[in-house]
Amino acid sequence: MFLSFFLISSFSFSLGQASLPLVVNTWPFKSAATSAWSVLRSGGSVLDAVEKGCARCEVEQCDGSVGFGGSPDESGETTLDALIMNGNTMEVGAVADLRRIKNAIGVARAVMERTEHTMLVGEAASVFAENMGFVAEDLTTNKSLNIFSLWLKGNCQPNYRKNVSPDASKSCGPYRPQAVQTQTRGPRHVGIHSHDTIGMIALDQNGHIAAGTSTNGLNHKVPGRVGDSPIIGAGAYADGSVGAAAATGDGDIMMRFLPSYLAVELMRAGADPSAACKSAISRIKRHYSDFFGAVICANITGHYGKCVGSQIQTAIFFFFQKVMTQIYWDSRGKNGMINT
Ligand code: SD4
Repeated sequence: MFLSFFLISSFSFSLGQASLPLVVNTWPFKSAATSAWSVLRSGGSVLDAVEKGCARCEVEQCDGSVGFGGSPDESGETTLDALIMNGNTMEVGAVADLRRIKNAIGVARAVMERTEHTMLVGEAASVFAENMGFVAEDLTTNKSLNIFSLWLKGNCQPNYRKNVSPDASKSCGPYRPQAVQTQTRGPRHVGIHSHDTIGMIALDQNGHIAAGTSTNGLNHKVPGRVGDSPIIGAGAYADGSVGAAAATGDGDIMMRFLPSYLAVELMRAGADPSAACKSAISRIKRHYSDFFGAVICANITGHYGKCVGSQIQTAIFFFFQKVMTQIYWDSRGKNGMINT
């Protein structure tokens, strides 16, 4: 059975049904989940499932937040972050600020399997990818160019600058440091419509577990910015003796708390997946009550859970029915919708 979660609410849910194999991913990216599921059903590995599932979203540009042509940075470029982790060997490959290569999760896997390193970043990561046979292409599309030019016309609003001159809340850069720092926290611009990273967990019948993420980050990010998604323990984490977790949301805040690692550790200590997800989100909300983000969790017995922290209270009810709905494929291949 696989489950694809709709993650927009500030609720956590009771323990999911146990069933193996299992694929869980953030957001209603059905074809990503289907791709991962087909890998497992045909006897493929959990790593292949996570890679193929996330890669599907990279090709489909899921919600414009995964893959090429989305989230142009301040200079209009799309850059990608991705991570893949084998929970049974504790091997990890990650790539951040990747340029010109569409298949970020594939490059992350190449880092894991073709080097002794764990993470490569920026231009050098792109060169590595090209050397490994990945095709170099422009990640810009008409859509991302349009997002970028509208943003420029709108005086570069919103942006992620603070304590700079000219005043970033009114003007474009170039920015210089302001003599006196007046802003401790700038306004956050991350909400329901500005992020949909895919985070995926795959678990097979033999107790193998893997997790991964792929994203193009945040619209109008400062060039060079890396989010939570490629950071081990933040974007995703897997441990074959416990389970796995993956996150989506305001990565600049979330990565300060390693929510995926925390959730796995809480499951190790006996928490069920829903409770583990909820505690990982609560830890963040204690410091940043208005942050937007979510964590999915699964343990090695096939139980799963999720929790979403949201500042957009009105949206909770608007999306409530969707949140409660899961798409399922049972062992006979029958699919449909169930309400939890
Ligand atoms: C990030 N967590 O880069 C990601 C944002 C996201 O689709 O969810 N993007 O902060």
